[in-house]
Amino acid sequence: MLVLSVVLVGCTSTKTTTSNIAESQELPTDLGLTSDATTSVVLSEYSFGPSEIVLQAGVSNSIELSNQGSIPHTFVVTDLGIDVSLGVGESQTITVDNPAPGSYEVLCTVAGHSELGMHGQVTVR
Ligand SMILES: [Cu+2]
Repeated sequence: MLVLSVVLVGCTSTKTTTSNIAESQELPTDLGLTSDATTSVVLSEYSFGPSEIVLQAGVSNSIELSNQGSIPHTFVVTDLGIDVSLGVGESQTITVDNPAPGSYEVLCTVAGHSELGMHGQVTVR
């Protein structure tokens, strides 16, 4: 007669997995914010369209950036912590949550572009 013995090994593994939460910059879009605003900005040689961008204070603002030029450009608003680089034909939507009211300078940081006119103003009101 065969005796089958089944050995149950207690599951004592307490290995924990750590997820990469250190540099997560993507916020859930469904936070139940009461309202938001979307603005589209086109990058080209050598301007932003529009060059005067208006955002709303106290809400989540989405900015749809699209590089429709024939060379790479950037969309940089230092005081709002925005620094986006776009290759030719690329587009990206960024979110600006609850910006403080005021005027901010936006510019393309590719050498020479700002001097050629690729700058503008972000107004938060
Ligand atoms: Cu540029």
